[in-house]
Amino acid sequence: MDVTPADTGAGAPVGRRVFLGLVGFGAAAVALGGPLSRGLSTVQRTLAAHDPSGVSALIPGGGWRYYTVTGSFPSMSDEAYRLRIGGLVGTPATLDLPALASHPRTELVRDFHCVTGWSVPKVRWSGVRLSALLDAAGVLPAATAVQFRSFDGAYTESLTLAQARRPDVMIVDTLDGKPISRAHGGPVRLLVAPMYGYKSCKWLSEIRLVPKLKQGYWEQFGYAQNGWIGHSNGWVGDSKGGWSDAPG
Ligand SMILES: Nc1nc2c(c(=O)[nH]1)N[C@H]1C(S)=C(S)[C@@H](COP(=O)(O)O)O[C@H]1N2
Ligand SMILES: [Mo]
Repeated sequence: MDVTPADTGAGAPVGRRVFLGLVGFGAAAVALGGPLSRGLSTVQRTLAAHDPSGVSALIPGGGWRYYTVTGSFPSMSDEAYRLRIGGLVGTPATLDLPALASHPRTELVRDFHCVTGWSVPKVRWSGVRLSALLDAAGVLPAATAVQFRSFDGAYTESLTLAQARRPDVMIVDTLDGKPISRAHGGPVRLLVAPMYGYKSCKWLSEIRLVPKLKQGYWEQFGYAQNGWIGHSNGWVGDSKGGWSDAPG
């Protein structure tokens, strides 16, 4: 994309070229998946983060980008869906959707932020608190962290046990009053509401209690283990030198 710095000046008109570029940015992000933005110029990231044109509202999906790191969106019927809880627990379990729904339900409304700069305001999620599932499984004393696995076969995430027990960390099956769509990681995904979107593993298939924290998918490429929104730019950096703009 060819965008000059002048295009980003405060109050500068945003031309058609920039509009098309932004739409292109969204498409590229979907194709690449994840919080990748190292290939983008600072100007592109600034545009995406501050959206001076308001065009993100015009991108289909109400501001959402649909991400996958595998090149395709996996599919699983509600009937076939299972969530395993294992590793260092007293009572390993395999939950189908009705078993999951039998836990006390809770709702949470939060802005969703991807570390690349796009956000979706006031997303309404519902599901069960991860802490409720951990209590039911009986976490053994040797566990210090939780690993999450996706049935896409590639994505993983992790949290410390203390992070995992927060009330704003949930296993969700409902988004804005509807079952979570396939593109959004349905039937069930993780929601780590206080952290950037990459922590919220889509197509969740397994919760494993582990003795030691394991890096998740994007963490292997330099993203922060602690992706707190507003306190971290989500980027730890690597030897090649990553970006350090704070998008939020
Ligand atoms: N399995 C899986 N989970 C994932 C991702 C992914 O590519 N695969 N992308 C992450 C990133 S970077 C973000 S911002 C959110 C995006 O959620 P959405 O695709 O529902 O918009 O999902 C996160 N969870
Ligand atoms: Mo992201």
